[in-house]
Amino acid sequence: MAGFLSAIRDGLKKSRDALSRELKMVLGGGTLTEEMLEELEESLIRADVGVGPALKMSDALRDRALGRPIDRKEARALLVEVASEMLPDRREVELAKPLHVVLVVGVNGAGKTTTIGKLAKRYVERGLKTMLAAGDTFRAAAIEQLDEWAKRAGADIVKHHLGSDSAAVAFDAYNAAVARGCDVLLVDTAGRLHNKANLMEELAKIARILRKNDPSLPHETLLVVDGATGQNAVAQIKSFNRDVPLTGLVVTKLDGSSRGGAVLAMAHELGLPIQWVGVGEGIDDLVPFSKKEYVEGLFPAEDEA
Ligand SMILES: Nc1nc2c(ncn2[C@@H]2O[C@H](COP(=O)(O)OP(=O)(O)O)[C@@H](O)[C@H]2O)c(=O)[nH]1
Ligand SMILES: [Mg+2]
Repeated sequence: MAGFLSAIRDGLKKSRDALSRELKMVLGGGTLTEEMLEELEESLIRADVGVGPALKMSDALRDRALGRPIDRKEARALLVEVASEMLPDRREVELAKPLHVVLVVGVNGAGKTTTIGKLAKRYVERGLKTMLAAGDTFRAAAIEQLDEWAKRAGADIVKHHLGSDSAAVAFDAYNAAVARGCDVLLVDTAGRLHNKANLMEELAKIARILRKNDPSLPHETLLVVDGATGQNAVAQIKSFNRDVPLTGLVVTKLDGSSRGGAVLAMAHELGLPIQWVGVGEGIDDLVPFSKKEYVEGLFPAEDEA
């Protein structure tokens, strides 16, 4: 797997292209004016970074440079600095002993099951015995799909049949993982039920059942968000976080025609760290988020733009 930046370069392309064009035009090297700042704000918003982050970035430039000449290099450095301050750092998670439990939530199609497969592979490669729980009992294909990933990754799986109680699956998987001496348990969940209230209730119930075993469970609750969702992702994150408190985000599909600039908006809104980024459909296409490389990829240096 190549480096983080080369992996997400395509996913950032749309946002980056929009920005580098505009930065050239707006910050042409002359005296920084209010009009230039307004144009910059608009171009940042068009690049999907979100209104809040866009305003913060233009405010920072205004505070430091309004009324004086600023060259593109200095402006870029300032934007990189402000964007970095807005993005929470990735959290280095120390695995809980004896069993680290991760609950994975998100809307249908976001990439939960795929991400679990990729994570399982990473854990197995580290020599950690890994168990998957087939908690999406709403769709038949979901159980088979997770089963496939378990085989590919070399992980164990606990599954019930279609339509069974997902909290019971999580409960059984937890007990089986403890009994078999597993190090990590990854719990897959449904992304859609009959309605949204049902889904949130089900997810909360899974968390509650796990907590009956051990009040510190789950150790991580990751929300998987499709990187192409753009600004709607922020609403999604807020909505999930209300019912199942999240510890971090996974942004998928940053390999394609995604709106990579939105990553800034997603992380900024609730201060949740982005833990992983999905960059393809293969089992190795998951990389730890790197704030530094992300920000540098979004605001390319002049020679790369
Ligand atoms: N290109 C790309 N496709 C992805 C990525 N992650 C997931 N997918 C695809 O997105 C689709 C939905 O994924 P799935 O894991 O089933 O989503 P779930 O409904 O949240 O479990 C599948 O076709 C995956 O192959 C990614 O990082 N990049
Ligand atoms: Mg799924």
